[in-house]
Amino acid sequence: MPRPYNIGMIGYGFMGRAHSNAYANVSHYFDLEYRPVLKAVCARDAAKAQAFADQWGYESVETDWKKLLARKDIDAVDICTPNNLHKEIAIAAAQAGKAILCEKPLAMNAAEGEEMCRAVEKAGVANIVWYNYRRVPAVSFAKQIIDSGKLGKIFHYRANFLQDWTISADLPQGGQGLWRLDVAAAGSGVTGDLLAHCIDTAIWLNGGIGSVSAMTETFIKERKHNLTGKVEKVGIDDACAFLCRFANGSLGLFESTRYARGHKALYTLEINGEKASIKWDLHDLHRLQYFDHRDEGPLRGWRSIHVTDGDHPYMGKWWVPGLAVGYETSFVHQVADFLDGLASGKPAGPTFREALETQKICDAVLASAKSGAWTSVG
Ligand code: SOE
Repeated sequence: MPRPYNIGMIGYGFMGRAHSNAYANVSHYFDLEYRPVLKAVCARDAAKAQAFADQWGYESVETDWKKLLARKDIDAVDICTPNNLHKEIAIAAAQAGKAILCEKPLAMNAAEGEEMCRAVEKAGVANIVWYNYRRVPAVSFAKQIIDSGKLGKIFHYRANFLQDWTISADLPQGGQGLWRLDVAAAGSGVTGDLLAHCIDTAIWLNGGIGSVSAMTETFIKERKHNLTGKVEKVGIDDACAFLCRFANGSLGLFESTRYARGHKALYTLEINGEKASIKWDLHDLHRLQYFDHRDEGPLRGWRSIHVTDGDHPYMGKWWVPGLAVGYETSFVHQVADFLDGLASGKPAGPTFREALETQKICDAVLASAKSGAWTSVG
């Protein structure tokens, strides 16, 4: 019988739902030594927290995260709050001996992230950051292909994350649902929110990044702030593009914006190697495009692989070949791997320490955009 593993989640926004869905469903599909139990959800507004608890099946509600951390019946804390609260909660959770699953990005900046790493390492508690796109089956399959050497030497890595939801100048900043526009809560704009995903996948697939050259823009300079009611300066980057050099000698090109009219969550990546190339697109997430130069000449071309067979990553746990799974399953896979890591003693990534690398790259990107100079990842 799997052992119960009690989750206390702090925050209940969009990500709270994605994570709760993963905890609620993982044991139906994966055979694990631990079974997550939705023990408590914590948020300041008691009525909203209770409504969330009722909808998702949490057993109890807290309105003060410190009380949640003090509870003996909580094994792991899931931090789903705005970014400016990650550090304080994570350090306190580590000191309370709780395992931590922290929403991305790890922190507001690398200095904060370093403190969080030290806290979890000192306490010896399990930790992971929710960079979920690694665990979309087609992306995990790309990793297997790259690691097998099929691409040969890698020349180029290209990634985009394009959205269009902040184009209206009437959209306020700050508060529930819109804290991503408020630099005091988010730390940065698309760099920490979207490029961080692209960077995490990139360094997982293609190794470390040594230096970057970036530009950012804030198209709407002032917005009404929901917390103060006043029109205030916008401090986040609305768009960011950067070039980089990977340690393996390949060149990287990354772009993210919330001003690409028509694109809702278009995360794409492409890797060009000496022998083969790979392309992936979040809007068609169960497909992986693969081109192999070694194919017979006249038949050579891009293959569109439907990543739904039982021998594709994670897919043996779902339906039958040919039937696709969606965005939400990347979170289910992350919980499965995290719990497996607890049982085996081989922690699933990205751990806080691994996610700190992404944070350092984001810091270098923002520093380069400010100075206009190529910047080493520190
Ligand atoms: C922003 O709109 C957002 O929800 C990010 O915060 C998520 O991390 C990303 O996966 C989808 O877009």
